[in-house]
Amino acid sequence: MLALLRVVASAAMGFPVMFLNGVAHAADWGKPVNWQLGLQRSATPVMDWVASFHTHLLFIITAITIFVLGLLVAVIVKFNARANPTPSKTTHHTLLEVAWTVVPVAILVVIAVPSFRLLFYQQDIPPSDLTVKATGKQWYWSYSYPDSKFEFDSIMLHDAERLKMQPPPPRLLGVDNAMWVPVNKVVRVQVIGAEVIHAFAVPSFGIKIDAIPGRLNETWFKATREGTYYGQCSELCGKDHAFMPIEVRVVSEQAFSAWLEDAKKKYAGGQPAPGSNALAAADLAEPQVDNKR
Ligand SMILES: [Cu+2]
Repeated sequence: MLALLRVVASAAMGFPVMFLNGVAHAADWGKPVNWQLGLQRSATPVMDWVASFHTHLLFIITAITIFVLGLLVAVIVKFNARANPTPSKTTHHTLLEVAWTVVPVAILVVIAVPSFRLLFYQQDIPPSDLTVKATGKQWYWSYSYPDSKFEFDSIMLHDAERLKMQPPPPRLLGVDNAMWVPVNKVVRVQVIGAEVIHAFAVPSFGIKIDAIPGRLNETWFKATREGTYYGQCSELCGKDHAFMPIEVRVVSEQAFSAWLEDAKKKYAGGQPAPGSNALAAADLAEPQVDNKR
């Protein structure tokens, strides 16, 4: 009962935020928040469009649902055995049959046109300023910056490491080495799987693309706001599927150049094979004391 009340209360508070894109705390960006309704806050033009298309569809399905509910109520009230003891035997009302075929088709066209425009916008990669290759592995991501010729592994932080940090990164989302990108630049993301299919997804950027062994997939994003954005592998890829998060730091161009110089030295020659991934999973298998975080 308490849970139900909480859902109702959060819905009452959440709806104005959802529709007005209201003021949210800076910490609410780039990750899920408690009692969240709707999508994560957008940080790219693609996600802006995805969110507005989602709202557009919400209005359409709400109207359809109310209309169908109205028809059902009318049938229940007007045509029950008591109110209407001798039912009409009418069949084949031509106008009605044409209407209930044409109107849904028109609604689908109204949905399809913006849907295809958005799809083309997502798929058509604009000239990029930076390329990052994300390789899905069992069970972590590796990022390579082909223009700068370095590669590194990005492993989820387990609780002992995470709670030492200030502020602690969100549970199951923070990693040791994040992927860094400059703000307001088009980033081409190449995605591939090393051994099984994974999927690279960052909700705030509106990207989700399969990482398939032997096939290089591509997507893009242009983050328009600095901050830390989290995502997760979105393909069931094995026992630690839930423990291979994605962390993207969007920073100013100067901060990115400084990071790039450091990274070239730090990751020169590649990293040793990770050993802490199994540790992270073992850590999670234990009962969690801080799972409210
Ligand atoms: Cu995966």
